Amino acid sequence: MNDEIEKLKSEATSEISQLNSPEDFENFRLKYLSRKGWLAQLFEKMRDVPKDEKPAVGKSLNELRGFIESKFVERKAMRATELASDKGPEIDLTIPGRKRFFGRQHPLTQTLNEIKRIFTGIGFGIADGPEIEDDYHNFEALNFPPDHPARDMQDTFFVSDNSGKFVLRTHTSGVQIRVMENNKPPVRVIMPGRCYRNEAISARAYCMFHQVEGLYVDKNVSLAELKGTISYFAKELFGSEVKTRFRPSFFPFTEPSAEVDIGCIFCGGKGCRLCKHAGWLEIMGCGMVDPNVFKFVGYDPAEVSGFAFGMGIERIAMLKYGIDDIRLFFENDLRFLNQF
Ligand code: 2NL
Repeated sequence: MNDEIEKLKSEATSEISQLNSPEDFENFRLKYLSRKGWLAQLFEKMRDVPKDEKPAVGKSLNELRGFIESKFVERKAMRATELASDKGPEIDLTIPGRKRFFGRQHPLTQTLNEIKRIFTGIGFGIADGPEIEDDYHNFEALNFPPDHPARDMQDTFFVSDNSGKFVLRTHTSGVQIRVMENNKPPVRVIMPGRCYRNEAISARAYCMFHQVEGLYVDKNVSLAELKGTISYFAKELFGSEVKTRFRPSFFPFTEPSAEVDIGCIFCGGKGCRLCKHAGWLEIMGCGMVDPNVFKFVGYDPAEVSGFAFGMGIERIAMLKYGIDDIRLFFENDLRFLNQF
């Protein structure tokens, strides 16, 4: 009898470790633990055990039953955990969903896109070119005299290849020179891009900024067309009620030249802190292309005329959004960027 108990114990133990499916567990239960199972049959045999051995055998049988039942339950629990971890963590539908964060375009990109939209809408194309520019395209072809202060180390970043020939472009005008070199008039194009100036960094100036320049060359292009185009642009960008004013100025590459002001969008022209009580805000520079520039690119100044303009995108964006420090554009502080 004791041998049979040991045999049953070892068989049952090894079978229990193989139990996986619900069918396995049920078959095991029927085979060992049910009323007609192996255990019950052993208890049956108690009848043939001599009277004096009954207590000891009975005790062994009860222990066997306890042992098998507890191993069986243990394996069942273990299998449940195995299954749970197979299918990953359970989904708790009561937890609030994760908030989705939407990216957005940088305020400078938004401003540039707006500028592009306005000019492409009236027939301008878009061109770009290198940020490392040669002296010829950045200065000489734009009628800068050899001793012009912009050519100084103090104002311009020179590329240190010892030739003194290459600079980080100080404006996008070199692109316009290339467009004219490679295309016959008429030319109607805007040039957006990064520019660099060796300036002391402050709330108003940074060593890098973005510019959009525009160029329109054809037969008989007039100053009236320049004024009309720029006034239209200002109305599109700042609202149809905005006033424009052209103030005489000077650039080496245009003659005549002008600064463009708009009536202060913050105080409506009455005078405030933001327009420094002038009632006007400067938005760009412009002028009629200097005949010397045409000669450099092989255009005949007797045949064609043109206007050009240039604006800093940072400056436009600062006015449009009321930003008072240019450095905010380049710090990538999300508290700033998330506002646009
Ligand atoms: C400013 C003023 C300006 C131009 C840029 C230009 C380009 C060529 C010929 C003639 Cl190829 N002019 N560009 C003209 C007038 C003003 O920029 O204040 N920019 C931030």
